Amino acid sequence: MLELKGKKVLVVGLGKSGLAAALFLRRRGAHVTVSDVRSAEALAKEIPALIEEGIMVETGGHGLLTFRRQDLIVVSPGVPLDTPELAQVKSFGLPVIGELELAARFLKGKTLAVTGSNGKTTTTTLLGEILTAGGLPTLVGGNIGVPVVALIDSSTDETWSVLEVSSFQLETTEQFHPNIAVILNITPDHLDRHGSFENYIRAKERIFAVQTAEDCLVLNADNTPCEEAASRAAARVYWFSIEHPVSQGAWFEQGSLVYRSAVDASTEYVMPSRGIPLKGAHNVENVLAAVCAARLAGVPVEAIRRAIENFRAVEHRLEYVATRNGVEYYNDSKATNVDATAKAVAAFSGGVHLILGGKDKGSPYTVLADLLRQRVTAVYTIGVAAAKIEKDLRGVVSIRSCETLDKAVAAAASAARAGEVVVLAPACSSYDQFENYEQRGRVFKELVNALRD
Ligand code: UMA
Repeated sequence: MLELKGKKVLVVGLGKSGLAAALFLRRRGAHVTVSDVRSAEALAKEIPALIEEGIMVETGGHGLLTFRRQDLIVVSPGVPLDTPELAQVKSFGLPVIGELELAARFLKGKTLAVTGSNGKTTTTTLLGEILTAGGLPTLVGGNIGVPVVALIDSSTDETWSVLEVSSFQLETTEQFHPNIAVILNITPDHLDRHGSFENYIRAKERIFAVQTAEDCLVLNADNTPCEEAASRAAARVYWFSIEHPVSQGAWFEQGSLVYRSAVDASTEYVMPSRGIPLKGAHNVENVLAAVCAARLAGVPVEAIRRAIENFRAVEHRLEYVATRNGVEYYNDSKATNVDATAKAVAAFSGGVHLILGGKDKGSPYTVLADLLRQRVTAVYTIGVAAAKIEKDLRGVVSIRSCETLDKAVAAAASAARAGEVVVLAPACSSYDQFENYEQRGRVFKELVNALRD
């Protein structure tokens, strides 16, 4: 276990992860400093609790001297590793780990980790509910919004920690070792941070880097980067597919979800796909991945079925909001990349009024063209990515420049006819106009709920 007592530790970034990590490190006897680029005024809420605990705080930028004076640096997931101060101390050999790696060194019990470009939160939440239904003591955290460090005190040798892990968190892992790892899919995302799709894939694959033949890796048989990852894994590989049977794992066949534990084992019937209370083929994939991981964790089929049937869409993930004048409104604010938007659109047979835009993340929107032609009536653009979206999709579909979400909702509401749908699935992050995707989703819901019927 990592010795922290008396060690000088710097925490970079004072968001949710940094705050939880700093307090944890201090309680374990480390001399802790926190550094954040935000001003002292912007951090006025967080600072007093830290000072009270004897934690030093650097605000308004990162000082190279502060970084050089440490024994260990714990970096928040949102802080890029090529931040000059970090890059420099790393080149001196100073250990730099992320909050996930720090937590992994102390977390007791077993770990089930879920990554993927899309579907992580839904699958992680569902797995938390399935394991609980199966009678396993379960903790849920990670990228889902609860720092993993915050789970340590509740973990015991018997608990299962179900963790949503992002490429940002995986980039700084060394010993993180899930008993069961799941990669739902890998499609281009966060290219602005990782520099290339190749680097992004390498970060995702760190989820199984330390696994051994005692561990399990669940992969999407319908996704090429996942198929390619299998050859690099030491763990036992299980598959899920909505397209065809797999040698071992879960698949969709003639309207049913089925599971097979090993190549020569018989097939178990799990449930009909119409029992899944979520929209879209992508959610059948998420459920299949959860079925497979839960069976591997030892949960009986009956408990899995019950938890799936009782599950409700997670907020901001193709969440039904309301019906106004016969038009249904869906909030998929978490669709922050092009692939997620494609999945949201594909969940509807047609008549979609689609709100797109926000902060661009470096992927082209042209890949949406065919799907938009088939199912989308009009696109309403918002945010700084609008110009690029309009250029990429010119001539494909009718496009209205709306700049802001309120104007987009008003324009879509007046254009949509009964039986059609309005979907916020923006393919971009929210940081140009909102605090985060949650706030964007909440604003959308308020705007929709304020529409007259
Ligand atoms: N900061 C610096 N220096 C920098 C950059 C940022 O000091 O160079 C500071 C910011 O001023 C801010 C802090 O770092 O004060 C923010 O840190 P953070 O971005 O790591 O945010 P947290 O609040 O710690 O939230 C993080 C995850 N955020 C990101 O990965 C961007 C949350 O995932 C996660 O829920 C939380 O830890 C708990 O684990 C959010 C996310 O958007 C939902 N994730 C991405 C995604 O899902 O696509 C990966």
